[in-house]
Amino acid sequence: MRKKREILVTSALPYANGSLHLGHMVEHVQSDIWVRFQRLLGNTCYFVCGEDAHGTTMMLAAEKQGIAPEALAKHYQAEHSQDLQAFNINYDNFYTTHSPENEALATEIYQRLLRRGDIVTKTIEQAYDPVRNIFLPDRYVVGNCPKCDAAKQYGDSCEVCGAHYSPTELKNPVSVISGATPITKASEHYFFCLEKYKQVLETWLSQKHMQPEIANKLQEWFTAGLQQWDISRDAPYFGFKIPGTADKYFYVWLDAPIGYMASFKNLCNTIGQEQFDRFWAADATTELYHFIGKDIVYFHTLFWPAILTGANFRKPTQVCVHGFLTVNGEKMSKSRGTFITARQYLQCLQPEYFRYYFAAKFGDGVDDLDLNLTDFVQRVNADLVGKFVNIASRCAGFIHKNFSDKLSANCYDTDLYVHFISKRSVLEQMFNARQYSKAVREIMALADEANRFIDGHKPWLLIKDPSQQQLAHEVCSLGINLFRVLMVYLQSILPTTAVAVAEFLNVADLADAGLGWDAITQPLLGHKINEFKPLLRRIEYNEVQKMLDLAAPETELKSGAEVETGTKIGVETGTKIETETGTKIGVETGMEPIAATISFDDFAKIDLRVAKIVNAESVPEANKLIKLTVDIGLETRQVFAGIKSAYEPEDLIGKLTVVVANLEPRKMRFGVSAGMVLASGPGGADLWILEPNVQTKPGMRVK
Ligand code: 2FM
Ligand code: ZN
Repeated sequence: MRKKREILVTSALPYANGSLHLGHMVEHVQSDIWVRFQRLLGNTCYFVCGEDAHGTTMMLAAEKQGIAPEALAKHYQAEHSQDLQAFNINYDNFYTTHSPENEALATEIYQRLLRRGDIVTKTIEQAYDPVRNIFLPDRYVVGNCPKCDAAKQYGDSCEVCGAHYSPTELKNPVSVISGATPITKASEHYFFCLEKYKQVLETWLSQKHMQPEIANKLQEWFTAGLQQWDISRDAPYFGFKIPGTADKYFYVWLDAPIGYMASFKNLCNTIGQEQFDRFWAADATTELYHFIGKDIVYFHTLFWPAILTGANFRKPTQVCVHGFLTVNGEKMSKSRGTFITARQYLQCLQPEYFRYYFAAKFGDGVDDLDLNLTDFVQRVNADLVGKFVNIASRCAGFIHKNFSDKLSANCYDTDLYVHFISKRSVLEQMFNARQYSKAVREIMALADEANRFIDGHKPWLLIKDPSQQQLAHEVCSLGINLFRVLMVYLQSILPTTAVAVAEFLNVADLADAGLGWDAITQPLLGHKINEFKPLLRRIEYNEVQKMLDLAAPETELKSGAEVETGTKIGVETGTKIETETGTKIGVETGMEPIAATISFDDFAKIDLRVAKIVNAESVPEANKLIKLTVDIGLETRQVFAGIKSAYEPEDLIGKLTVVVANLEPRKMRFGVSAGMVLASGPGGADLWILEPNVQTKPGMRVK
């Protein structure tokens, strides 16, 4: 028997001033899969989150909308909660930092620190907006960099030369709020003496409570020296007043992680208040896991454990850090139309796809995670529909039509079944260690084996031969049983599918023996199942395109006559070419008479491939030619293109384009050209290479 664990899991509390986007969902999905897996193993696992409601940004955002910050926080608590539920993120409580529990806990923690002598006050000078009468956080002052003079730089660092400085050093500073020139004003601030916890933190650091790369980063911070941490902000501020002061508030980052405790405390109204100490007392034997992004490591691995220690609470068991989400290899960006909200996704696509795609990518490291939209469609369709669901759909029909929905009474190939269930322990290790991508690879390899087993026995032929009916029954029944094992393995990733499969397999619910981690050691024999209904359908490219259209910036949508969703067309007659991903690109045909027709077969011989220009050099001896090195997925080639009049070679590097990949190589004066780049236009500067949508990737066939 496995020892039962008791674990409290949290995800970072989203700010209550904006909608959740796919970057948030990556984290919630990662933690949700882990939690569901723990529950599947029979462990007790509580899962809490909530709104991060306080701070200057919150206050100003509310003001801009003409509502109270409390109302803004409530609005987003409701919206976020709905979105998370829609993605099947199974929080036991989604609470808020603006709650009585959080105020009581923050106050208590502060007083305990104060009693230990861990709080000191200092007078500091800060930028102040004399029009709005408010101290300005670093990001609310812009001006010229004191080092390199670059304009429009924030008050903390320069994006051009990388210099770090204080807002008072900026040249020509302006308040982002009012446009006024900030003045410098002194006020008293409260500081937490982090440096007193150096020893505690160093010991904690050595105990592997985080990934090694994060521990290394922490080591650097230790070496640089721990600084006292400013935990107060002056009024006006949206937050909790510091006890014993008239106009000082806790800095949002002080009470934010305390929000984890508050959310759990609130949950204890349901699960019993005695649970609070079991999970938070200094000597708690339960486990505490925080899932966070790499940008907030500092808060969770230095301040947070130090404060917990000072206030006599337990420290985290594990801080699980993940990287950022990129879309098609780049940072999500509003102007590029890749800043996709959870709602925009939900309007177009099922959450199961997203959950699977990222499960197939998640490792235990902190590398960024890319949502490559072409890969997304292909991967989900190939794995989930083509491999996994396919096993059930190709067996279920026979069981229904020929065997009254009843599985055979014996297992046709026990070795194969045992081989499938023997993977439980390795998968358990992988899921526990958050190596979901490894787990998914194992599971998909098994799906391949199941499909090969079915292919090898060809039940569709057996069924036609009366003497082989029994064999057909056993083969299909084993197929269904293998599918059941795979569903259990994928259950924490695909919870909605698991519910539908429980119905199909006629097993009462997920908690019952039918789809349990240990229950699968026994196949379902002589068991009546229900009629199979399609579980997951293929993603169409136009659904992804629809999502991108929703995410596209307003202005682009308005002027976006060339961007049309929906249809998947090869080459339209007239003036437009559409790539497989649905982006129309205008092609001026010019006024020359149309050439003699070619047959469709001739046209179909043209192999058009998306290509990435990895290098471009002008050919000095030629008037028109640029020498391109293009990556077409399987190989890299040299192609000469007559586009010098319209492009600077360096502007081409990194662009995606389309090449005729099966054009006979031609020896030119300057070298061999192996392909042709598609471009059009009247000529001169008005010449454009075909640039497919960024969601394509090198090597993709353009039809
Ligand atoms: O970075 C953020 O989005 C913060 N709102 C995360 C807070 S996590 C916790 F400490 F509350
Ligand atoms: Zn600079």
